[in-house]
Amino acid sequence: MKEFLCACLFLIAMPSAKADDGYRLWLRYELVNNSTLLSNYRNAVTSVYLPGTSPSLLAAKDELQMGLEGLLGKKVSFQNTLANAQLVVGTPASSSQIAALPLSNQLSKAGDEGFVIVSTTRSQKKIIAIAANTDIGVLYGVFHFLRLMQTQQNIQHLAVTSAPKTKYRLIDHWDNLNRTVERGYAGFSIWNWHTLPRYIDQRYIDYARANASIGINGVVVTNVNANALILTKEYLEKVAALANVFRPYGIKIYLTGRFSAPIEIGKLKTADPLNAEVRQWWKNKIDEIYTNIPDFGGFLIKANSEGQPGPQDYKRTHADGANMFAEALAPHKGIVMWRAFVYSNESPEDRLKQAYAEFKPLDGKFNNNVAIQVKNGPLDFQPREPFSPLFGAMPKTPLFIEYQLTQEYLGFSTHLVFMAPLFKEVLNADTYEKGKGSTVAKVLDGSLDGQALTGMAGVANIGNDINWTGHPFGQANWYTLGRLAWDHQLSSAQIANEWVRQTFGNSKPLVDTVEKMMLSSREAMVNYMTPLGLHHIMGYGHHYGPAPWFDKASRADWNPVYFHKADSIGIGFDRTANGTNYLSQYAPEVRKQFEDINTCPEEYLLWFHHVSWKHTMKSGRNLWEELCYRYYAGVDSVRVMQKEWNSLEKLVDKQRFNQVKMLLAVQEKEAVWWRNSCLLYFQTFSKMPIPPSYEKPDQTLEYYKNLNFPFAPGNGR
Ligand code: GCW
Repeated sequence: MKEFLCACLFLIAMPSAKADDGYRLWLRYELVNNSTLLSNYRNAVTSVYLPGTSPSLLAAKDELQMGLEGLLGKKVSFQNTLANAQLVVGTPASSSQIAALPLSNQLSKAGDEGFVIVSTTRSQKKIIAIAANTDIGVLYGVFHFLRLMQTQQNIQHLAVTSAPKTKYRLIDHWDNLNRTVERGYAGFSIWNWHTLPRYIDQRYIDYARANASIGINGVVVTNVNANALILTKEYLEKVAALANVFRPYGIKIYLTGRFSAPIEIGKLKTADPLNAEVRQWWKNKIDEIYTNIPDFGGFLIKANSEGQPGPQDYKRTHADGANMFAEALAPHKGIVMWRAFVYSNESPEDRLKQAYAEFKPLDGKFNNNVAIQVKNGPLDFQPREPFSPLFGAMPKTPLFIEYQLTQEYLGFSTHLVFMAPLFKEVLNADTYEKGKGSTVAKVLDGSLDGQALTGMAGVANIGNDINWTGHPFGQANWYTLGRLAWDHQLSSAQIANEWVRQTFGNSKPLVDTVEKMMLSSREAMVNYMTPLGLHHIMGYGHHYGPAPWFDKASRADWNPVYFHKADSIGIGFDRTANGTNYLSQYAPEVRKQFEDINTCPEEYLLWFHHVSWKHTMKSGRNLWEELCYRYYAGVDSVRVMQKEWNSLEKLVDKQRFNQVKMLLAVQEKEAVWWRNSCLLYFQTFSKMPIPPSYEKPDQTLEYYKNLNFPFAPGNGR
């Protein structure tokens, strides 16, 4: 018996020994493994008063029950009255007893979606109250409370008031109706259009829980390279079934609108946005959507970009196109997210200048339920880009930011790269729109220009792989998007810390080490892929691996050689007044800094300048030597991550330990591949040696050029 007990205790003390397939994401609710904390928690929250029967409150109740029972290893009892409860959860409207608590001050700051979590007393008894003005605020509060416990925080003196800083917090799926996912590296689409609407996969519910736990309140379920079929009756029934699953979790459904749908499924002759029949067709279609989905969120639209149809096909503007949708959506309170990712097939103009050139003149011309959705950088989700010059240039128009969680240019789902530092770098960038301190974050949260329509979106990295994101650390990027959309002031370290504790565990060496790995991972990637402002030098089409030599694409600005412009003198793209003058699109203060080769931060050097191989860098090395240094440093950082991860073998469950270990080995191999092939190729221009102290590339440039990847995923449309 004694041995049996010992064995049980051992098992409880060693949760890491259990295999973990990653399906539960950061909502694992493992038994608290610190005995003092465990008993504090047990004393504080085992009896709960959570009145109300709305779907959101029931979801909150289910989550709380599951969460607490997991964390505490003990049943919680739900009480019918506040008198017997230690944990009180709800809205003033859901219970007069909650209304009587002295929370109105805090609640007045919580808004429609926020919450308060406070330690207070009632009839001389200590209680914790999770309260909000709305049921969905309660659900968010419950998730936050569970997060506090999962991350092993002290819950004795709670005084949290939290409200989201952006209103629309979105995940954009690039999921095709045939279940392939454009640029998806985690399996097929989680939407099973065949079995919907009657079969509701548990996965949809878990997906909604995960999103709600980080404050995501909108999901675009289909690819921006859109298929009009999603707007047909058959599909709308299926979409409605998903909307029903998501509704209790505060999540609205959005669709992508194919601009030519009136022709393709409406049998009209045109899709001209100023044509009365076309406008009526969309109005009817949108009304039909709302009869199926009364809280439909609206449309995300990619138009006149990369071959997609749009208003310019009829010599109309983006505003004409967007406003047509906006008008039909407005009576239902829907919105249009119109993407600024446009560049023309015909124009020889620096591709980076085109979005600004098209959209800036339209500032103030969009209806008030239109937001322009702008990618974080001017090009296309590269490992590092300066912020898009549209931020700070359209004060009369709501701008949403679009990040890419799926790692199209960041090593697919085999590289560990934590994106919070990338996201934060853009948020903290100063547009100087209204003088110093006009950060992108302030554009986005509406405070700079008084915008009410505010939002942040991330292109999903989610698929039907058991752990959702392929790489176990891909989950962290999904997590980050939600957390930053809620509060862009959270630091990368804070987000990493929270995520690790919930996803892997709370032991100090584990948390410290993984946090360190995560925080260094993005810079490591920039170094081994595109250091010093290099960009767009990846493989053609599939975008897998390096191909700086590639020059066979049908259009110039799909070729890596167009972007790095290496020659015998130097390397880099001159976007100053001597070059394409892209820099003129920024505020004078920003332009000035980037324009001068001496003040341009080195991480953006080759983005803005064509620089001599012999140019002396801040380190004292010349440009070629610095390039070598960075590429080698990138690979070294991956090797450091490998060592750090290996030190955690006893602290991480076997399954995920091995997964990450194998993936880091792939990453190391691919980092070497990037380093060697880029340096060997650029060396054909610099004609300078790779310093002899570095390990020699073990393959020739020819070898790298001849590699083929018929199996590279994510490219199918
Ligand atoms: O980066 C490019 C991708 C395309 C994508 C496009 C976009 C959905 O390679 O696959 O299409 O961006 O953002 O529209």
